[in-house]
Parts: sequence; C-alpha cells; structure tokens
Amino acid sequence: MDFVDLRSDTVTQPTPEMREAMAKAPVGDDVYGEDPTVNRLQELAAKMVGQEAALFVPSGTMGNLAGILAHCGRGDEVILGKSAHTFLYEAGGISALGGIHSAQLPNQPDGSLALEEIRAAIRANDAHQPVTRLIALENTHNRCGGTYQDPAYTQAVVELAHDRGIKVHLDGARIFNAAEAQNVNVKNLTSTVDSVTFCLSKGLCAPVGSVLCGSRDFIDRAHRIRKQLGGGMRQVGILAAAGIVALEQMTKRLGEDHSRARNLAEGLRQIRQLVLDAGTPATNMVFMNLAGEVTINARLVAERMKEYGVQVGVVGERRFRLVTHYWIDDLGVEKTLSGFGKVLAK
Ligand code: TLP
Repeated sequence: MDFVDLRSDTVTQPTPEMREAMAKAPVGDDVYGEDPTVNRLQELAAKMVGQEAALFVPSGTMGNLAGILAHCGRGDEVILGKSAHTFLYEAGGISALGGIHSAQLPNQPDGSLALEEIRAAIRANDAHQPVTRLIALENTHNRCGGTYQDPAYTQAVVELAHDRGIKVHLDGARIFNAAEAQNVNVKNLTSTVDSVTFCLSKGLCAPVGSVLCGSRDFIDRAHRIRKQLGGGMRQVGILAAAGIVALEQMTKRLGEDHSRARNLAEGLRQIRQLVLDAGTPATNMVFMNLAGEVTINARLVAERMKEYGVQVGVVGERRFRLVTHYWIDDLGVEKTLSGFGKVLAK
C-alpha cells in the first residue's frame, strides 16, 4: 500500500526531475574538489543564502557538527536551546567528538532564545569558566512546532554576539520554509550569521544531503573536519545534482505544503478527540495531543491509522507531529482526516 506518510518531510522521495538530473550529472572525485556538479551546488547554495562559500555534507547532523566544531575548540561553550535539534537529537556529537560544552537556555514559543537570557549566559573572562564561543539558533524550530524567527530577531542575536566577539551558527534545516512563511528572501535570515546549515533532503525532496555555508576561511576549516568525520565523498555529484534541482525548483513551492498543513489543521480541529497546539501550523508541521477522554495512547492510534493508509509521527505518549511535503496532496489530507475520524470514533 502507498501510505500517506506524514511522519516527517525526511521521507520525501526524489522527484522525476531529480532522478533525471542524477542520471545525467557529470561527476569527479569530490575529495580532490573535482566534482563539477558538487562545485555547482556549493556555489549556488552559498549565493542563495548570501555567504561566501559552501560545503556539501551527507546530513543535517554532520552540517551542524562540522560547523560547530569549526567554530569551537575543546572546552569552549556553545549557547543553544534546551529544545534545539543539536541538543536533543544529534546523539551528543558536539560533546562526544568535540569536547564542546553547552549552555542550554529555554526556547521561547517561536523557538527563539530570549536576548536577555543570551546576554546573561555569556561567560565572564574568568579562568574558572569555559569560553563562550558560539550561539546556535534553529529556524524553523522543529521541537517548538515548526515555528519561525524573523530577520530582525536573527540580526539582534548576530549584533549581540559580534559585540562580544562570539559567532552565530544557524541550524536552518528548514530555512526555506522559514523564509516562505514570512514571504522574505532567505538571505534576510542567513547572510549575517557566521554559518548556516540547511537540508536538501527534507521538504526539498533530494534523497541525501545538506549544505554548510559560511566564509571561505570557515568552510576551509569545516572541509578538513568533514574529512575527519568520514564525510569526504567521491563521485557524489550524482547526489548534488538532485540538490541543485531542490534549490532551483523545490524552494519555490513550499507555500503549497504550508497551505495544506493549514487545511489539515482546520479539519483536525473539528475532531473532538484531538487538541491542536495553539497557532499550529506555523509552517509545514501540525502538532496536537489526544484529548483527555481518549483511552488509548498515540502509538496505538498511529498503528490503527495505518489500516487507513496513513502514517503519522508520534512524539510523546499522547502527542503527534504531522508534516506536509511535496508527496502529500489534497487527497492525502482527506484520507488523514477521515482516518482519524474513524480511529477515534471507535
Ligand atoms: N530532523 C528529523 C529528526 O531527526 C527528528 C525530523 O524528522 O524532523 N536540524 C533540524 C532542525 C532537524 O529537524 C533535523 C532532522 C536535523 C537538523 C538533522 O538532519 P539529518 O536527519 O539530515 O541529520
């Protein structure tokens, strides 16, 4: 059965245009910097986000890890959110592999870190304390509901950081969703941070890969770190080709996913047994809980939804995440609504 798969936008299959571009891509050895398609992708990516240079990496996790390692040495501190993907879901890589300490601040509902709290968390110049080297933001913010932060906030963090000689890294896994939701050019969210990583293989549908962008110097350091992490790849233009299609075509259509997420949420709100988060969806993610009257847990509901051809994300005992993407059409939204109706009426 072909499922309506709302578990994540990571489940997206490459589009027919991507498969064609992959088949035809000229390739070379990227460890020698000789893959023309990778080089094209990197140039395009850097240009789109307003940075000097870029590095193709196998995953968002490696993009964040290589980026943070390129900014921080052992014992340095990064200020990040308690709900940051890097803090919660990247297997503690920055501390395991980089010896990097983290100061975790509460995320505000939109995923931001309060400026006063950042200011208070910056360490004094004191031999007892780690050195605050980096502030890490996430936009859109996954755990906070696919919420987004605006250019003014991003700029305020950059200014605060630079004033104190601190760098800013942005986990922009879904930065094109953040730009789309605010109807701004993505550069307004990315050009002044010191580094940004974004994913090609989520809502943009490429099968593999993320791009880390920053200054030429920074990317040179990250390049060596990517090699240390085992992320130096060879004739990988075959994947970068899909990434180029992702950037040229798929960034333009994310509004459709956002409007389908809104339709989905509107329908789900009519189902008494579900309680949607206030304001959801901000972008392509709908977050909701089971109402108190429901006696089964989210995992069991998700299991029963499969009988109706729908897969949903379970992110807590009674909590779901539903993510729209290119492969979810209006019929998929209808199937999901009728599936929940039937499963919860039982
Ligand atoms: N997020 C995945 C899961 O790991 C939770 C998802 O399904 O949403 N930053 C952010 C904000 C992310 O949401 C993710 C993936 C990553 C980084 C890591 O990307 P990958 O999976 O390519 O390593």
